[in-house]
This record gives sequence, structure tokens and C-alpha cells, in this order.
Amino acid sequence: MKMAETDFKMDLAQLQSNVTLLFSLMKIVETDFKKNNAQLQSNVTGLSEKTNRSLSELRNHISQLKKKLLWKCSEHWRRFQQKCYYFSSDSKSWTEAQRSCASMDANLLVINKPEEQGFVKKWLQHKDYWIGLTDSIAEGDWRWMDGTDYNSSVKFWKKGEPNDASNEDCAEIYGDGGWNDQSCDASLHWICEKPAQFVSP
Ligand code: MAN
Ligand code: CA
Repeated sequence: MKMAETDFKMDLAQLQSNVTLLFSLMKIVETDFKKNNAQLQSNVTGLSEKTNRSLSELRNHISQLKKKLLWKCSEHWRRFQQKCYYFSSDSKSWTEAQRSCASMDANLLVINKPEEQGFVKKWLQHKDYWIGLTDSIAEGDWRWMDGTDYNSSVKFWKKGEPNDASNEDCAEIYGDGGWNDQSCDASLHWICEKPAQFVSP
């Protein structure tokens, strides 16, 4: 009996020292893991910053190269930068006008920047033209044909427009360059736009 009790106590002491050892090993592993994880995290951050930097350099480089190419448009189309524009001589409803652009691999005009508005304005010759802007899905929710965000992009509405005067869900550009919302069924000239073709210099 006495012998067994001694054995038990010895086993218990051994067990306790093993557990203590195990805990200190776990602590070491944990500290090591945390250190590696922090290092890894900072490597990943550094790498993604580098990747973003090279991506933006690459984009810059591509846009510089693009400017060196020679851009061309077909007959009856006018070129501005890397786009071609078609000013119609006949008149159609907005939907028919868009259909006509689509048949020439183009879309109704989307105005993205003041320079583009300026270019277009030069060629209006006092006529009114449809542009690729409509709120026919939901009143007041204007959408550009190509998905360009309306809220964050430039606008050239005439004073007091858009006023939805009589169910007007399509946008026109007046001969003076100002925009107006107009009934989509009205018959107007229209402007199509598509990317220019390049020929190597
Ligand atoms: C006036 C204005 C415009 C409206 C047209 C419709 O010019 O009320 O807002 O779109 O008439 O022809
Ligand atoms: Ca109007």
C-alpha cells in the first residue's frame, strides 16, 4: 500500500512537469507563429503596393503608346482623339436612332468630358441631335448608353432642364450645345460614337 502511494506521487510529479513543459513549448510555438504571421502580412501588403505601382505605370505606358498610333475613322465620320462620331443628316425617334447606330457598330453619343462636349458642339450646325442618355427605366434616373455613371460625370443641361415637360425620357443636345430632355418619340437628328481604328505609324 505504501509502495503504491509513493509510485502514484512520483507519476503525478512527472505528469505535472510534462504538462508544464508542454505549456512552455506551446507558448514558444504561439510566439513564433504570431511573428511569422506579422511578417507575412507585411510582405503581402508590400507586394500588393508594388503590384499596384507597376499596374499604374503600365496603364500610363499604354496610354502614351496609344497617343503615338495613328487613329482613323471611316468616311462620313469625324474623329476626336480615339473615337469616331457620326452626325446624321436625317431624323428618327430615339429608339430608331440608337438602332441605326447599332447597325454601324456604334452607340448613341456618350459625353464623358468637357473636351468631348466642346468637340461635338463645334459640329452641331444649329441642329438638335439625340444623345445616348435616357431615364426611361425610372423617372429621374438618368443612364448613359454605355453604362458610364451619370451622377459622377459632366452634365450640360440647359437651365431648367431636365423638366420632364411632357413625359420626356430621352436627352437631346440643342444646336447651341445645351441638353434638354425630350419625348423619345420626337423625330431628331442623332450622333453615333464608336472607337477609332488604329494604323501603326
Ligand atoms: C420647351 C421646353 C423643354 C421641352 C420642349 C418640348 O422647349 O419646355 O423643356 O422639352 O419644350 O418640345
Ligand atoms: Ca425638357
